[in-house]
Amino acid sequence: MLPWAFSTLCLLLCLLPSLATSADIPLGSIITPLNASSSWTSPSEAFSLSFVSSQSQASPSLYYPAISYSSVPIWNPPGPPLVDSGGSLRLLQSGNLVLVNSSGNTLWETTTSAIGVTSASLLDTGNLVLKNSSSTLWQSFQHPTDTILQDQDFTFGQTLTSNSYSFSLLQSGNLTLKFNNSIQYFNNGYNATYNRNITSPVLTLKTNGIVQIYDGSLNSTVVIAYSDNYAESEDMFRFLRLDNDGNFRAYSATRGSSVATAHWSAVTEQCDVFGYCGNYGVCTYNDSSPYCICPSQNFEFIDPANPRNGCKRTKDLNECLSNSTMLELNNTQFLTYPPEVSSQQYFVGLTACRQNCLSGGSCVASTALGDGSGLCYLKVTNFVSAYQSATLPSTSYVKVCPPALSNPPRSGSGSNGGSSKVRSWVVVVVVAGTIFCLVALEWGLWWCFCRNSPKFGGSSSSQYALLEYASGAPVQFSYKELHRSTKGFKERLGSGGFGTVYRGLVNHIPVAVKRLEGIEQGEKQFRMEVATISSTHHLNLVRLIGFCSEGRHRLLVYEFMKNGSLDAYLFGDGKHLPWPTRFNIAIGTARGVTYLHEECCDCIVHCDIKPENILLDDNFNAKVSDFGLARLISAKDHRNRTLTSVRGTRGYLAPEWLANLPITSKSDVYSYGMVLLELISGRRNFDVSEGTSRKKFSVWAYEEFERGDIAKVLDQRVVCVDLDMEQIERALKVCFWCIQEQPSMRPSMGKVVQMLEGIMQVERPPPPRVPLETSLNVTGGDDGEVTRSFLAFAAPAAPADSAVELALVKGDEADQSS
Ligand SMILES: *[C@@H]1O[C@H](CO)[C@@H](O)[C@H](O)[C@H]1NC(C)=O
Ligand SMILES: *[C@@H]1O[C@H](CO)[C@@H](O)[C@H](O)[C@H]1NC(C)=O
Ligand SMILES: *[C@@H]1O[C@H](CO)[C@@H](O)[C@H](O)[C@H]1NC(C)=O
Ligand SMILES: *[C@@H]1O[C@H](CO)[C@@H](O)[C@H](O)[C@H]1NC(C)=O
Ligand SMILES: *[C@@H]1O[C@H](CO)[C@@H](O)[C@H](O)[C@H]1NC(C)=O
Ligand SMILES: *[C@@H]1O[C@H](CO)[C@@H](O)[C@H](O)[C@H]1NC(C)=O
Ligand SMILES: *[C@@H]1O[C@H](CO)[C@@H](O)[C@H](O)[C@H]1NC(C)=O
Ligand SMILES: *[C@@H]1O[C@H](CO)[C@@H](O)[C@H](O)[C@H]1NC(C)=O
Ligand SMILES: *[C@@H]1O[C@H](CO)[C@@H](O)[C@H](O)[C@H]1NC(C)=O
Ligand SMILES: *[C@@H]1O[C@H](CO)[C@@H](O)[C@H](O)[C@H]1NC(C)=O
Ligand SMILES: *[C@@H]1O[C@H](CO)[C@@H](O)[C@H](O)[C@H]1NC(C)=O
Ligand SMILES: CC(=O)N[C@H]1CO[C@H](CO)[C@@H](O)[C@@H]1O
Repeated sequence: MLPWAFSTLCLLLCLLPSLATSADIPLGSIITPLNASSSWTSPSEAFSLSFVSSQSQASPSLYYPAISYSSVPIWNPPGPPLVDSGGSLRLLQSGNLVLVNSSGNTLWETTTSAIGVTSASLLDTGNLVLKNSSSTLWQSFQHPTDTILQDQDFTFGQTLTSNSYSFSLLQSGNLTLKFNNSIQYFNNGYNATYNRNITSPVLTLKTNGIVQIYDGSLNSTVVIAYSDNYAESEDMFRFLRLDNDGNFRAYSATRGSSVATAHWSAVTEQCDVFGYCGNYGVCTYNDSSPYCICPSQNFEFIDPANPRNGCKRTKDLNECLSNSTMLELNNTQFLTYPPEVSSQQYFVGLTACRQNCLSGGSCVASTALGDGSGLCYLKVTNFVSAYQSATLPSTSYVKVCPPALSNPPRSGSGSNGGSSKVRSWVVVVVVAGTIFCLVALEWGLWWCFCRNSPKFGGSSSSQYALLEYASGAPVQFSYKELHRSTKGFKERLGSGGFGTVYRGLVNHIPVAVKRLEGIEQGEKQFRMEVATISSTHHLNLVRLIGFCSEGRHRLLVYEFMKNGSLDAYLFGDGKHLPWPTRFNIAIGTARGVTYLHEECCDCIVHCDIKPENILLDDNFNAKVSDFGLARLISAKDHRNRTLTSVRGTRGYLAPEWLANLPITSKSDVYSYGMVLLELISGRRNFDVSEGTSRKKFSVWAYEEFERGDIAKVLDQRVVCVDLDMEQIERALKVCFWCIQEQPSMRPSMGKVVQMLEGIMQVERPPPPRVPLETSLNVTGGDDGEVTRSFLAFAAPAAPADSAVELALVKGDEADQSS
């Protein structure tokens, strides 16, 4: 008896400290930087408050107190105030929570003495509260730093800060971002909010990843953004953060993981963030990651180790030996945001824009927009921030001491200007020489052999179109011909990720002419891709008839499909398809993709399988279109990475896109699986509704399938008496195999065909989703064919979401595309 009681007592005593840390924090508690055992944790131990080391190199042994979610800091006192190892955070007997440094000075306090605080507590939501026995008297959620946690209310009047940036809500419900508390580089109202007067909007990130605004005067919440992985898994921790690069993003981390990835950013163009590259810094893109340069060699980095700190003139303006001059910067814009806009804006042309700044004593730089507005901005502030991109029409000028030097070489911020200049001259000469030789040679050959052959007579090619079409080789059309055959691109059939499609008539045969957009490739590579595409002949692939490559124009001419694309039948109000037709389309699509992956000479990964890209011929046979195009689009087309294009393909992208892993043919299998699910259900796989318990349709469908409730997943419109339920179940199983998160778990396209046909047994599929960390350890490409560099090519075809962008930023090696 006694030993038993003794051991129980001992056990209790041992447990006591841990009980003490996870329950209320009593008055008098102290935590210090170097005492590893002193931290305050939430009951589930997900959150803890302790000292963390400041990351600055200048002062490595300084600390500040912070609340962290498995080592991701989510809150700290504003500043944060730094203390050395002698500092401490104390919950005083008075109820005040104070941070004192080693000389006993108070650096920060909650000012809660004498209001009756009896204890503190770190809750499982991540909120630190000071309370009396009945109510909360102070909470960290009301004093946010740079982070808003899931389900935390961020109200009108609160502010997030990070570096020189701040984020707040306007009373109208607009989200705003400011630099130095003054320059407002982002101000966006979301749908129903900004044209209404609302009283006190509240911004919240729901646990399902949807960012929304609520206000008492609104009847319902207003959705601001969907994280691209919204409604995917319950087991995720999400937060919004104002990052130190001035962007506001939604993050998620798998529970227990210390890695958070961004799934939405407010500012789609990082270079639009004012001051991202510091004073006089120029923000530009290297494939898809933003980086900072100086305007020219008249400038140098303030801190070469950190280009984001900005640039300074190598020679100060008032030390110029002669009068200063204006350095010209093509395709460059000095960012101009409110409140700066109104005061220094003029309607003048280029020359006057330059001259006015040169003669204006206080003007340091000017920008002529060149977008047709005729506007010129003069910069009289002491801080200017620039954005440079080949697609910007603006020309800018900045005042420097003469002589105005040229831009530094793009590749290096280094100083070996002379030798690299020589090198680039050599390259130019060699390239020009080679091109000249090739042109001469080609011309010579043409002169010798083809001069008399009608096949090459430029203007009459359409006469031969059908001849060549029959022989299988793609026909080259002139732009003029296609312009004429489409009646000036009048009748639009649709538009996709790669361009707009028009109806045309070549020799009385209807064709679909696709005008490609965002192609930055050379003629030669384009022709090579066209040759690859046209070498694929399959009943279930749309046939390429010809192409046009003239100057900037790149067009593809396809056979015309009378019945349009699949999406109209699945999600539109029009005619719906009976089950046997749908099954036929599923098999046809699978066969077409199998051919791309396995049977034609070059393995082609489609990268954009979705109902919009599955066309239907007169007999409702599936014809896959848009294959082989992903590689044509260069990653440089940033401006078009908008949220709307996220909506376009969201849902069909395999998880490895977002995780910076190799894109293989298995990524197509994933997209195919989603299309198959939509064929069965007639619903978009990413729909969220009350009917699906606010889960993504694909997630919900698996749960119903597991419960044996297949009829619930099935499109109600196809229900009829002699429905082949066995076939439907088989198709559904195949679909869940295809959308497995781990690429190696997905079957190959060839197997998919066999399973659908019933030649191969289909096992019961496991849940498609497994926790990310364990699931995404892919080693190299399953199929070896396609490597990371492919991602760089294909990225713009993917949604313009931040996760892809982030992935590209991480993979520096991913830029061999050019
Ligand atoms: C470290 O913290 C624990 C718990 O707060 C406390 O019991 C202990 O005395 C501290 N040790 C030192 C050296 O301050
Ligand atoms: C403590 O803070 C005070 C006031 O900010 C400051 O003057 C003092 O130098 C600090 N002491 C140490 C050791 O940092
Ligand atoms: C706790 O604080 C609230 C607000 O100050 C006060 O109304 C309430 O009476 C306090 N409760 C106790 C038990 O002191
Ligand atoms: C920030 O604003 C203050 C005044 O509001 C101004 O004095 C300071 O120069 C500004 N700093 C920058 C970098 O613009
Ligand atoms: C809110 O944002 C919209 C653009 O989305 C803008 O037109 C409107 O002026 C903004 N409202 C305020 C009060 O700034
Ligand atoms: C925006 O508002 C319009 C009409 O008010 C509505 O039809 C549309 O669905 C809304 N869009 C979003 C994304 O909420
Ligand atoms: C919002 O309120 C202001 C003043 O309170 C008023 O002038 C304005 O017309 C209101 N706007 C709307 C859309 O109701
Ligand atoms: C809210 O709903 C009521 C009644 O349904 C309607 O009269 C009112 O206009 C709605 N308010 C807004 C802001 O939509
Ligand atoms: C410098 O500017 C002044 C006045 O703007 C002008 O009188 C003078 O000739 C200029 N000097 C040179 C060397 O251009
Ligand atoms: C800017 O473009 C113009 C016209 O294309 C050209 O003449 C000029 O040399 C360019 N300037 C620089 C600095 O590249
Ligand atoms: C995945 O990779 C991480 C780190 O690279 C490793 O710690 C983990 O054990 C791996 N998981 C599996 C299932 O291989
Ligand atoms: C900068 C840029 O390339 N913008 C293009 C984005 O896409 C639209 C059409 O989809 C074009 O009209 C823009 O020129």
